[in-house]
Amino acid sequence: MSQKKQQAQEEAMVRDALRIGPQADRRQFFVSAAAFGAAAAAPSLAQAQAAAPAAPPRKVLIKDDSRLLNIGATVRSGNYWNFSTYMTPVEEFYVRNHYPTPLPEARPVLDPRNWKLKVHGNAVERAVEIGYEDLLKMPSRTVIATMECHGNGRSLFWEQQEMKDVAGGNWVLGAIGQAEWQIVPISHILGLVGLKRDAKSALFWSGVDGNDMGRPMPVSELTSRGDDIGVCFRMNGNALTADHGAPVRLVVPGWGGTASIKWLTEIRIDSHQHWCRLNTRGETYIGPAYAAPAIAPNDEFIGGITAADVKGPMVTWMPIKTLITVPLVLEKSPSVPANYPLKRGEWPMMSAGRQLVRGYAWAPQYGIREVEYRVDGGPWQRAHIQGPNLGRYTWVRFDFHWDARPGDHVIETRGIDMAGNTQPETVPFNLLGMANGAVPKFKIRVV
Ligand SMILES: Nc1nc2c(c(=O)[nH]1)N[C@H]1C(S)=C(S)[C@@H](COP(=O)(O)O)O[C@H]1N2
Ligand SMILES: [Mo]
Repeated sequence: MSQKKQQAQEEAMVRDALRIGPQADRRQFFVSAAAFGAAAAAPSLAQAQAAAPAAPPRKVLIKDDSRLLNIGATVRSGNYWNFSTYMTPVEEFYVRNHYPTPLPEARPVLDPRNWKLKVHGNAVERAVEIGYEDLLKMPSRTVIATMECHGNGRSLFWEQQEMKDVAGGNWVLGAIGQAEWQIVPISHILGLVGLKRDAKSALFWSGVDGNDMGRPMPVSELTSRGDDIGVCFRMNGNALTADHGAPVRLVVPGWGGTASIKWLTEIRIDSHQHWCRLNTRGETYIGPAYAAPAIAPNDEFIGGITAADVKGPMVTWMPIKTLITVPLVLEKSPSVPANYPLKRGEWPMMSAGRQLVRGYAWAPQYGIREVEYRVDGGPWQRAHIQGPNLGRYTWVRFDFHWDARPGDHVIETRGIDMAGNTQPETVPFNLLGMANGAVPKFKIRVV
């Protein structure tokens, strides 16, 4: 069978699994929209909406906040030590919001009846405005892709590389999930507006949850991956939930989560470079190993950002990573996430005997070819990769048997991608603790 055909079959299999997936205990996480209405019954909003047709009853997902990390805003790690599925159910999907999750009750622009995407700028032939219903009528496709926060794995800087100066939230390894995203490909939207020849930068903007929430991408990236990057309105077959950007977000498969702007309202395509918070003060590689990007005279600075804020390249592709479903021991991190299953310095326990160790590996840019592991610094051995392996953008599950003998042990895992790159032992320092793809060391006490 050709590789393409096999991949198509595997994708169909995944989709089927999604449709018939267990729905059992979903309901406990849902509250009805009416509960919000009571809290946010601003008369002006009620009046404004009175003229509009009645909305169908709507469900809003509110994440269980018992695993909030201590970095403010709305952040919720996935419990990676419990991951077992190929697709991550929305309820288990990490949330990373720089501000509280905006709801249409307070921000009517997010109501699908009001939502509009404005696509304009000096490098398009014609500006367009796209409503939610318009978007649903456009050609769309689904893309299976992981979404991972740039900060995922930041704890490795503290735990494994003694880099105390790295600053940021205490993500361990759970700021990742994999979903089926339904998108209107950006190629279609670029076709509607018509790119001028000098189009350079596309600024994807929300501005709804916070007035600095948007991030630019090079137009060349949009044209080279025009069918994979897109404006997304469904996640795992359902409408987006509030936490994940309802009604519409961007999805940039393979790049760190920050590129995938939620509550998207505007795309501005210009012939000059845009600089805003999320490609300067935040979400960039700043450190001796990284050079600051060049600035051109007609560059645009947005929201109080100046040339002095341009200190390092923005994070784009996420690196090769692997994990086993064992919580990392936290000894040197400045803080331990709330409700982490281990206390500071505590080791996870495993019983002696033949154990099946399970894990996940991803290499967003090229896809995973092999996964290897070693115990107590011994020789690297090959782990078994469980299908499907849909290649770039997606993760694979892997497993191996381990004869666990009583005592303290360290298991390391590394991925090798389709381009032949191997996950490194260490990564260079960067101030914001972005994209740590170093080989993780899992300490386990066998009893
Ligand atoms: N408007 C807006 N878009 C946003 C964010 C945000 O706070 N506001 N967070 C970004 C970051 S840092 C990440 S990692 C992803 C997280 O997506 P998720 O919460 O759906 O997992 O959304 C990105 N898009
Ligand atoms: Mo993020």
